[in-house]
Amino acid sequence: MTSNRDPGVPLTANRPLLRWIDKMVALTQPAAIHWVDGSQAEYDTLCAGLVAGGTFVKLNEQAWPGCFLARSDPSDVARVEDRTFICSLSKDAAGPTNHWVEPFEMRKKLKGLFAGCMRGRTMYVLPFSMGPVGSPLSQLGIQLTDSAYVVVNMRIMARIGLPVLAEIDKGEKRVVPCIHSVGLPLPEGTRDVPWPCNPEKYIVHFPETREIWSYGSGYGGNALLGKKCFALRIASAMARDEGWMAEHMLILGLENPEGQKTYVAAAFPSACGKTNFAMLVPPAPLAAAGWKITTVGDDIAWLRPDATGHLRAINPEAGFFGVAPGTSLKTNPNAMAALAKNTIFTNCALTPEGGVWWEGMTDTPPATCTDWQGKIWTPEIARTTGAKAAQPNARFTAPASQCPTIDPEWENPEGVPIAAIIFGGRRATTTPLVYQTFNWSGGVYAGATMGSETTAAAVGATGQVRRDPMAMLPFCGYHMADYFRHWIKMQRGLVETPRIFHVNWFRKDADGRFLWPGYSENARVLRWIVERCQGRARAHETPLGWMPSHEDIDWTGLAFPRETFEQLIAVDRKAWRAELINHEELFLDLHSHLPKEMIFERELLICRL
Ligand code: TSX
Ligand code: MN
Repeated sequence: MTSNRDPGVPLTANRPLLRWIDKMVALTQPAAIHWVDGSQAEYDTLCAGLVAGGTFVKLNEQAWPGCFLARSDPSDVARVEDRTFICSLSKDAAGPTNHWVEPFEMRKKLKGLFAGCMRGRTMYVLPFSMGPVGSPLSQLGIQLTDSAYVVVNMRIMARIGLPVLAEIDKGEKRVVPCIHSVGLPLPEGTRDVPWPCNPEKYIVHFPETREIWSYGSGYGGNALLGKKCFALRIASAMARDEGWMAEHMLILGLENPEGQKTYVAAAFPSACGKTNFAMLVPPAPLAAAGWKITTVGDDIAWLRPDATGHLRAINPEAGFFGVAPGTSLKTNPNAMAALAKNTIFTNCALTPEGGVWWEGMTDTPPATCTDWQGKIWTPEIARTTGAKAAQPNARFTAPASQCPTIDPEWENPEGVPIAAIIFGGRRATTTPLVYQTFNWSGGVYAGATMGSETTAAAVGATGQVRRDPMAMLPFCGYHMADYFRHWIKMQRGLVETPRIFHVNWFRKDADGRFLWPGYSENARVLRWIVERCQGRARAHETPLGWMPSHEDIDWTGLAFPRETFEQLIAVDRKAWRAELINHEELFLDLHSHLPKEMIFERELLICRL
């Protein structure tokens, strides 16, 4: 692991692996090959190179130790869902919610795009493990990439380098080949740009052969292939075949004053504060009584039944790739601590002191800063033009180990036991603060039909409900209805299923004011959820499921009016009739593969209403 090794010398003698790399080198024609060992020295050298090339700005070492800022090309700032493809053999296997291209045709297209695409660049050979190295729940991949930015981000987000190669060389697990190029070759004599990319983008998955091909983007989920492409899209197909689950879920632990810890997994659509919930700080009166919350993961959970028939979960990631705007000491002090050092910022604003800033980080903005496009920004300019200092999808890439509430078991190779699964949405009306579904299939129905109202931040009309089943709509590697079927099927292998809940922190009164304070106070709802699983908390039956009454919630230190709570948990039968029509709309699109349990659950709900 010395810094003066020749990075071009292969770090393995693994024949099939070397053959695949040879093939990809012949196709993409890089000027050099760099085998990534994953060492700190290598990371430091790569970061220094990114600074020299203008991709990175080193932040003030006193204020932001070990931190860098990258500014992307303005055209490459988010995942590109309309350029994301699931290339299964049949279109029907991908389902109506995925973009599909016939695999042979797509391979032809990709071969053309990748031919010579790495000319003048270095190809990094990046072995990675999603999940702790050697865990029975982990999976292995190799990403070939021509982006050093991707390599250093992947070092934070996944386990990479020599220990992973050793694991690969054991030959016990299939390795997912991932090839990535920014799609901008560097002919001799041309100078590189700080953020190379290509306007033509392809994020392609072959679920049957378990391959990922990504072209044209250097950003986030398009380029850090271990995350959405592998840990969700490819893994969801592996999980279906092998009897486990790859889910877009956070994992947290709630410890009671007696020291008993209970873990839950939760799925929310975007803009619901998933990372905030994963790192929740209990309100002072509950903390004083001995309640603690710990973080296992904020984005992805892999769940599998153990030998005793209980569901256990790992977080396959090693870092947080979080949205920066809105993150502050008030909304998420644990995230702020996690990103205080050794963090890579992308598309945040740069302050004159060499720090980063974004909208919502502080109440008072800096007097001046450099915005995410390198232009001067002041609060005055923002007032007159509406210009944002940070791009709304600006990110931090921070090591999970730096989160003050990181759970002691977060790297347990056996995972943590999951007692409850929570689904959520952002709904101003109709959906109550919390309910427990009657059983597993009722829970699958609640997850399948969950959705969020569009906010001004997203495209399309504000206030429309957009269905996002299990928050997996952009991330399921096969037919969404087959995915529901797999969920239903999972019950059979379990001696005890996790209890399934639905929450909504965003219900409003007739005047448009939030009825629930949210944030820390959500810990009171979480306590009720966990104590329901333990058979300790009371509930009453409603058409939707089991719900708490005012006296069933711990209100220590919070005078929360009974009438407001009743508004929060009210089931408006008229609104639910409209809701059910909307569920039917979703099911019509999926009907040819829909498991009958979904139809029956809807019928039962209609009867109860
Ligand atoms: O993250 C949020 N959570 C989960 C926290 C653990 N947000 C931010 C959402 C955008 C990412 C919330 N916003 C939450 C919430 O629970 N609730 C709300 C809505 C809300 C906003 C402001 C107030 C109350 C509720 N302000 C006052 O009550 C003063
Ligand atoms: Mn996510």
